[in-house]
Amino acid sequence: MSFTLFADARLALARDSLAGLSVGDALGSQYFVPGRHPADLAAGSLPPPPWEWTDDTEMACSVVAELAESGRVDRDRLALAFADRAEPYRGYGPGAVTILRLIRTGTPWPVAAASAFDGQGSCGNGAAMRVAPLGAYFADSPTRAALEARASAEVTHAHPEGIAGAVAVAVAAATAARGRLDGDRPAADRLLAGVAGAVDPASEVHRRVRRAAELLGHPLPRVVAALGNGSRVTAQDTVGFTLWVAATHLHDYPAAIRECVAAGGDVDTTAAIVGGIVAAYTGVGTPGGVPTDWLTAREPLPTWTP
Ligand code: AR6
Ligand code: MG
Repeated sequence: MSFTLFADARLALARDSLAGLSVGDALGSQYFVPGRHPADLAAGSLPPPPWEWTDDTEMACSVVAELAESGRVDRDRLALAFADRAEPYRGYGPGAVTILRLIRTGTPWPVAAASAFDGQGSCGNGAAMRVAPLGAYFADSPTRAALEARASAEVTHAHPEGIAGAVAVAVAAATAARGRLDGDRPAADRLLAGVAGAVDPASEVHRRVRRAAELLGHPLPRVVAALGNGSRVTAQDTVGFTLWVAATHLHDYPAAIRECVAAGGDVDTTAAIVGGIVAAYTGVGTPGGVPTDWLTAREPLPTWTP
């Protein structure tokens, strides 16, 4: 069934996803602080606030600001927004630091992005980590979500795997938000099949999304061994795993985040991706949604966030 989504309804979906993304990022990054143990979270104990967010959230806020402003991704404007707003101490990847510095000092984004990693372009997980709210914004069209996700990725990630990772996460978030609007939770296998159908079939990201579907119902260590946990910081090593977690725990935000923390690896980014997708389905302060005390513990978002 086709339907019309008004701009403020789109933005509300994107903002709920951003809440889930930023809380996942901020809580996940707590487990890189010495003395914090994943087992504490599993036992129900939260780290003391404030939980500071990282580059994942800063860039996601720019994506949402761009959508609020124009309802689509203008690559030139998004590239400048990423570059101008980047606070250096937020934990940006080394490739991103260089690309954003080039853009800030006048290099056109296509040149800056293409020059990364000896001309291969970045296949880091950075395009995937910031894109879930964009998917939620396009809850009415996974095709449009995929298109705009590609545009949002290209300004920093010229490598096909980096782009495929962003497309996969955006389509998952669009499907999750659509399920929320329909009042009908998408089944895990259907969700993953829809994502696989939208992603470049030649990519490793595609292969791992397919593998994630085969691993539904399997224990976490087995899943991490097959799909990764982001420890390589690439899209290939991150996205299939995060989609397995999100598809498995789509109705239960805290359980989804606990799973990311238990898996180890690039925890702020896996929890940001998973949190952004799951919150697009659950919302905030709802049963199974982003807990309000977790939201309060997170450092406030930048003042310019819509
Ligand atoms: N070949 C080999 N390794 C690569 C390549 C490549 N072509 N491209 C990326 N990598 P980067 P991001 C690896 O730096 O994607 C923050 O901590 C390489 O190890 O372009 O924005 C966030 O929280 C590189 O350092 O930045 C996320 O965890 C890494 O991928 C993450 O960084 C990241 O790529 C986001 O990173
Ligand atoms: Mg980060």
